[in-house]
Amino acid sequence: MLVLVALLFACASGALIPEPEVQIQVLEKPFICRRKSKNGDLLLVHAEGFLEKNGSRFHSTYKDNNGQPVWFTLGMKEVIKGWDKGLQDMCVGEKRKLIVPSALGYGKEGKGKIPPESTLIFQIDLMEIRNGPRSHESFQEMDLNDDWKLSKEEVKAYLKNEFSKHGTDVNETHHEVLVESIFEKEDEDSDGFISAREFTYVHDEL
Ligand SMILES: *[C@@H]1O[C@H](CO)[C@@H](O)[C@H](O)[C@H]1NC(C)=O
Ligand SMILES: *[C@@H]1O[C@H](CO)[C@@H](O)[C@H](O)[C@H]1NC(C)=O
Ligand SMILES: [Ca+2]
Ligand SMILES: [Ca+2]
Repeated sequence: MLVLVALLFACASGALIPEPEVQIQVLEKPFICRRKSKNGDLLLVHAEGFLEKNGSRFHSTYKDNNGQPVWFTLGMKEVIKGWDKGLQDMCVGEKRKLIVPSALGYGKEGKGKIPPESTLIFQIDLMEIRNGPRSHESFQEMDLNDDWKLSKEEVKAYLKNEFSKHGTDVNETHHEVLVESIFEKEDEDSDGFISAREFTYVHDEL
């Protein structure tokens, strides 16, 4: 009975907010898949984008980006929603075709070569997956005293380490500013710590 009620409720709320969907076609899947993409992972992809209406290509990492694939963090709104939704549970070496409705693409505005209200077609080739800054693994790495929350000192130590790894000079003032702005955004209950939940929770605006 409870299940039924929950189901009805889900249907009712679903009916109120018709959510546009990405159509996913798996074109190629590797035989061995050690890890599947999830929110917070860093993905390296080659991508080509086409307008559905006339098939013209508006973007290609094979051509536009000196032939280099691009990195982005999955599920963090660094890319269009169509990618955040359409590139989940994907293996390295997998190729997908995504059909992205305009609402999950560039919407009413369009962008550059993309006219308003365009349905987009992408062909995506996943080259590599790495732990993103938001993964469970990186939380544990940052949480030096294992109390399941991140203090400002812990976040600062992490940033320092990351910056020096990339060969950037460590600037104390800059780090203070950075840490404050991170806590302003992430420490939702303002207790001075970023909890595991605050860290990994993905805000999903409707
Ligand atoms: C396809 O449509 C776009 C946008 O309207 C336009 O810029 C482009 O020239 C068209 N390409 C072809 C091959 O018709
Ligand atoms: C350090 O960072 C602060 C804040 O971002 C900046 O105003 C300052 O110029 C930086 N100092 C150096 C030596 O780069
Ligand atoms: Ca801690
Ligand atoms: Ca908090």
